[in-house]
Amino acid sequence: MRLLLVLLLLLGCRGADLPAADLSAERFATRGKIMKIDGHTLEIQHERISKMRTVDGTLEPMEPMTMVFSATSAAPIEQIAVGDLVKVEFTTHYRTDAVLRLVSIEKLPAGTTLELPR
Ligand SMILES: [Cu+2]
Repeated sequence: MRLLLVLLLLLGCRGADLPAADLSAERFATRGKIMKIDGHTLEIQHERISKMRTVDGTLEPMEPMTMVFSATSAAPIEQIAVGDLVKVEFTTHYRTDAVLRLVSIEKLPAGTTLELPR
């Protein structure tokens, strides 16, 4: 019984449990490098994003930086490791605990050159 509880807790922390219902929502794309993985959240150093919806509702570019993204069932991260180069699509959910939700994540070949600040 206790083992089952522990298993459930572990599964809960794996976090591909955010709804993927946002698949029809406005999505944005970037590429970047995985800097840190903590449960279902990832820190990704991302390239410039040409246009992204801001908290004010406007569309604006975003310069390269490191941001926190949340995995969802649409973009599981079991195969993703720190140091991987990835191409991602995400949706924005301001005023929630998971503002930037991945709707796709795809590994790029190891030698891919990204436009990131040194
Ligand atoms: Cu950013």
